[in-house]
Amino acid sequence: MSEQDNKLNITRRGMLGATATGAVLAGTGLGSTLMTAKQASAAANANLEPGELDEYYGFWSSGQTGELRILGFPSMRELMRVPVFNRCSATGWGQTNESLKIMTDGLLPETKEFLAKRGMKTYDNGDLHHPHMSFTDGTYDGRYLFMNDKANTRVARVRCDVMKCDKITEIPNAKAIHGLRPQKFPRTGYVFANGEDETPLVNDGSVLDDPSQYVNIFTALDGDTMEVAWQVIVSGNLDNTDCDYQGKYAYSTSYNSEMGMNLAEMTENELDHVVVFNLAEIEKGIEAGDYQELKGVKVLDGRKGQNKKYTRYIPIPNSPHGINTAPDGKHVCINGKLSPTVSIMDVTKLDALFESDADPRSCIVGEPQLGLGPLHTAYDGQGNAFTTLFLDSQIVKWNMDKAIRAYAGEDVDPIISKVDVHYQPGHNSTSMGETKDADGKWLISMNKFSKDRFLNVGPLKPENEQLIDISSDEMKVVHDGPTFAEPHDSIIVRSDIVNPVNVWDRNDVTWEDARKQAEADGIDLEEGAEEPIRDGNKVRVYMTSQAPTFSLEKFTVKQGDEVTIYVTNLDDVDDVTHGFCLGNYGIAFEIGPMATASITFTADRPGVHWFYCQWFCHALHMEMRGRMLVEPQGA
Ligand code: K7E
Ligand code: CUA
Repeated sequence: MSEQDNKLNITRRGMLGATATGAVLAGTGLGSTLMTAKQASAAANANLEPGELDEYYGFWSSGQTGELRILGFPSMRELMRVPVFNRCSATGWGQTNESLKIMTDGLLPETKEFLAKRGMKTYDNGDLHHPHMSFTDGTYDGRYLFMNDKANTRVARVRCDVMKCDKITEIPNAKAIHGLRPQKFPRTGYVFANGEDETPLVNDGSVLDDPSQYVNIFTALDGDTMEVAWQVIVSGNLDNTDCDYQGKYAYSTSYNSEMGMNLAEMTENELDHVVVFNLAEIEKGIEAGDYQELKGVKVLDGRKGQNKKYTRYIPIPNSPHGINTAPDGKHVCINGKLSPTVSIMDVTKLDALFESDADPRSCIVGEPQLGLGPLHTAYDGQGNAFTTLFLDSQIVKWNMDKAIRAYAGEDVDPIISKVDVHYQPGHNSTSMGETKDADGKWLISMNKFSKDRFLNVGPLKPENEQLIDISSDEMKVVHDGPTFAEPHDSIIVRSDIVNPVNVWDRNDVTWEDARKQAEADGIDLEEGAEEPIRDGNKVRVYMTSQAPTFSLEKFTVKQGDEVTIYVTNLDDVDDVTHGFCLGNYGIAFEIGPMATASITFTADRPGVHWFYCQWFCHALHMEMRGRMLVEPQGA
């Protein structure tokens, strides 16, 4: 669609939508008092006509479900689920050789050993809070999405060209990766990841119940290789993290500066802190050899009181949680959680902290009282900020410049308006809001509780994600979106930035191992083989799929054989995905157009076993099946 078509389309949609909404509201006699015309047209745009495409992609985490979700935004239609730390019955994620390689390659040797004893190859669960896209020059570049696993201390990457996870790295030395952000400038670059839980640095049992010897770890990964670049030991539990638009600093909120082990101890202090990481000094420290090597990673000491140039600790009230850099490239909001305040940090004042040992609080230029339980802040790119108030169940819109002037003594109220949300918001996100291209159109409030907002589905309720029109000072909730457990965070990305392919490239690295094995066997993956290749008790079956048939209608193996089945989908056609499901063997996976996927298992059940295509692909999809004949042992 050309830009002009796009504009025409939006205008037409807006006008039609506004008329329709107006008509409905006119019937209630409330039309003019409930909505301004502008709001009505924005609301109408959120409800797309059938076949219309969204203006934005939404990338959603899923908390303890462990997957990434893709939404169309602002329609809030769920478009796709991308398995990452979880298992997936539909795609075979966690089952295919290709996905298992991604899920296991980046595990620490000790973890592989620990899991093997439990008969596992990788963890079954994850807790994915924070999905963020790679940046170039301060804005999204459409290359990758990065995300954390708090449950099992991992960081994963999803390729935006195919929307599949391609790397998972377990972070050594740290525990419970929570806050995560990619470097904004000049590019990603680093991916910063917070270790939330404190443990002994060498956690081998030699130190147990002696919290004075526990530490926390901040990690920088290389976003291109997904290898750990360096780590810094810090004081206090790291919560969320962000970085500047200059490429000089990263910073993390830290609660529990007390290093307490229970709730009373953890919340004793009125002030906790933000830890600022000086990237250039850390790189210099590594060059100078000022580190210890632990589990193959260079670990620097940035603890409080070390007086080194790597870190500075800025006192912040009280157990701060979210930390968000504003699109102005200068200000950073630190959300007080237990304090009703948000602290505004000026990144241009950070140099002085490191150069002249200035008072750490000298970089705080505003601290407005906004309401109870501020957790996260988003931006409209016009100098305004939107903060979730967990305890008040509200979003507050406020002006940063006014807050800074009030802090300097001027009599101005920074609060512009508040809107009730339902209920208890955690994160919020604005369209393009964590980039320098924040556009101020939409805000999503990600509410932890839905209570009475939807039909009752039993004691476990969905969450409620509310779409809010922020195009005027008065915020307007225009849509309720129920979601399953438990998205924390989301990003909203202009659709022109994201350009996935429709069909896989046959040279994709994903099935490199399959390609090598086929070559060794003298087989073309794109041709398949008429008979299984036998190599002792290892049997390799090569087949292709083309709607509505597999190239093999049957193959024979022996009971006890280790069988690998390779399926290459030759349908070079948009949206023709096949599946391979082997009945009563617990085997099923997806093969996208022009992709290869494979699985290895022991054929320990003799007899006739049907396999079938499990993705509806053709009028004769039901007929797309075949038999695996397993000769009994000794036959
Ligand atoms: Cu506030 Cu894990 Cu981002 Cu949840 S964190 S809300
Ligand atoms: Cu192939 Cu259904």
